Amino acid sequence: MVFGQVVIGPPGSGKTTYCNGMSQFLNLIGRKVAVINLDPANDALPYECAVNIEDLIKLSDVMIEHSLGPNGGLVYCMDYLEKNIDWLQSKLEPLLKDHYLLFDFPGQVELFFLHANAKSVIMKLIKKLNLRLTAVHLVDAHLCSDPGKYVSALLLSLSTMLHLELPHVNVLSKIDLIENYGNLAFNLDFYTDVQDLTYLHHHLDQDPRSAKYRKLTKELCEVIEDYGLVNFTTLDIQDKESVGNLVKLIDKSNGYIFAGIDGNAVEFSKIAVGPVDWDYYRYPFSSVCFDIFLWIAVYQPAEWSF
Ligand SMILES: Nc1nc2c(ncn2[C@@H]2O[C@H](COP(=O)(O)OP(=O)(O)OP(=O)(O)O)[C@@H](O)[C@H]2O)c(=O)[nH]1
Ligand SMILES: [Mg+2]
Repeated sequence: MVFGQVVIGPPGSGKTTYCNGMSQFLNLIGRKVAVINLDPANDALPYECAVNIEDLIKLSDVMIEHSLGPNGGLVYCMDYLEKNIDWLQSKLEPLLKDHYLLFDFPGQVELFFLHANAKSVIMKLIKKLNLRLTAVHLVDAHLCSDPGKYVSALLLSLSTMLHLELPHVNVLSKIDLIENYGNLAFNLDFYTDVQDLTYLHHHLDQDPRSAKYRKLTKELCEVIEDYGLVNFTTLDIQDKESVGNLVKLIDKSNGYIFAGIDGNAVEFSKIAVGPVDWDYYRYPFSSVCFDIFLWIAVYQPAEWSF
């Protein structure tokens, strides 16, 4: 069985940065990770990718050849990928023996709650390659600072969950920046737990732009509450404890914790709370490895190894 994550979310929500940080964290806890870039608009990749959709199709070529804008071009690229799923399958097959897979997808949200192509790519891979994947849906935490934007983030998360039909974890990304947007109207728990959205109505009424849509917003909030599916976890990709907590959640959702394949790996909670100077941004992977070995050599008992 092969486990992994489908990383999705609106433009700029932090998907590529997440794949970079997450792959380094998973490497540190002993998992062999392959990052698969399926975003043909990703020009400067911060990670070394095992498979790159750009080897199959380039967004810039599609836009010129078919006179499409970036949105239409991305839909075309996903259709093309779906038609050429055998290409992707053949690239993934050599990785299946011992890799954990991270799929970095484009930030065009309608691909994941409306169009069938991206879902079809994922479902075909799951079936053909016997994958166990969790959708990790990143939403920028700054959306909590505006009730109207928060409701749209809830709707987007719900629609994506219902459309993709995968084990799903919603994440408020860049939580380290939340204080920069001023005081939130409620405690952070209100936004992560999605308990009683009637509290939002009062705040929506104060904004003349949203007062106009009061009834619509109320009905939408009721839909979200009736489903009772959406909640969020928070993430600061530079904080190892934050990443570690998310890994635990994802491992439960895709069944990794039940697979019993990680017996010899480093128990990640030790890394998550240990004094490792882990920073995905400053360190290339090799020097992080060196730091870890150094840390193990200095702090860990002799019988503990990975
Ligand atoms: N402070 C902070 N910045 C972050 C975090 N995650 C991502 N960023 C920044 O957010 C910006 C966008 O990140 P990307 O990883 O390119 O976002 P993306 O979702 O891949 O963007 P698209 O592929 O264009 O949809 C970059 O400047 C990142 O450095 C985080 O946890 N904290
Ligand atoms: Mg990206």
